[in-house]
Amino acid sequence: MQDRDEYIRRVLKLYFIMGSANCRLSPAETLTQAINGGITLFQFREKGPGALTGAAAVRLGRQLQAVCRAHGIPFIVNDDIGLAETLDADGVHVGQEDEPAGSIRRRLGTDKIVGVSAHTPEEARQAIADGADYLGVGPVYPTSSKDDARAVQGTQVIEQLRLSGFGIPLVGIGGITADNVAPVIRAGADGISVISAISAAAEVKEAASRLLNAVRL
Ligand code: TZP
Ligand code: ICP
Ligand code: MG
Repeated sequence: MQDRDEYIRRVLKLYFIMGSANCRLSPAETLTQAINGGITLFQFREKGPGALTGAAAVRLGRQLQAVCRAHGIPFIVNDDIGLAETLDADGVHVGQEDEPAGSIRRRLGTDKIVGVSAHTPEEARQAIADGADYLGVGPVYPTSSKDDARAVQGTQVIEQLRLSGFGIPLVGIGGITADNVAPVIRAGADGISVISAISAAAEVKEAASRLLNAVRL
C-alpha cells in the first residue's frame, strides 16, 4: 500500500487530460509533445463539441494508448468503464455522477488505477472506502474546459482535506497554469491535472516542461 501510494503520488505530478476537442494539433502530436515536455500521467477524456463516440473513440483511444506505452506513461480513461475495459487501460477516472468507485474497483480488479473527483470530505471518505487510488479536487480556479464544472473552490478544499487527516494521493484541477500552481502544491496536492495549459499552448512541449518545473519548485 505504501509502495502503491508512492507510485501514484509520483505519476500524479503532472497529469495531462485531453481529447480531440481540446487540441490545436492532432491528438497524437499533442500527446507526444506533452510527453516530451515531461507529463507523468495521461487521461483520455473524449468530451465536448465534436467528440468522437463508438468505434471512432476506440480508434483514437488505441492510438493515444500506443503513444503512452511507447514512452512508459500510464493511460487512464475518463468516465467510460466499458471503453477502459475494451482498451485494457491502466485505469479510469470518474466523477460523482458516474458508476460508484466500489463497483468499478470490483469490475477492474486491484491492479488498475481508480481516480475519483471529490469536492467534500464526505465524498473523499466514500471514495477511499470504495478503494480509490487518488482524488481529483477542483475546480481550483475558473475553467472553460468543463461545461458542468462545480463552483470554483480555490485551494480551500485541498487544505481542508489535508488538515482533517486525509493522506490519499490527490491532484488539484481546474484553471491551473505555471503561474498559479504554487498555492495548489502548498495546500497539500501531490500534483496538478491540466487540460488547456498544455493542449491549447502555442508550444506544447515547452508548456508541459514549464508546468513540471513549477510543480517541483
Ligand atoms: N474537472 C474539473 S475542472 C476540469 C475538469 C475536467 C477541467 C480542467 O481543464 P483546464 O483547461 O485545465 O482548466
Ligand atoms: N480530476 C481529474 C484528475 N480528472 C477529471 N476528469 C476530473 C477531475 C473531473
Ligand atoms: Mg464524469
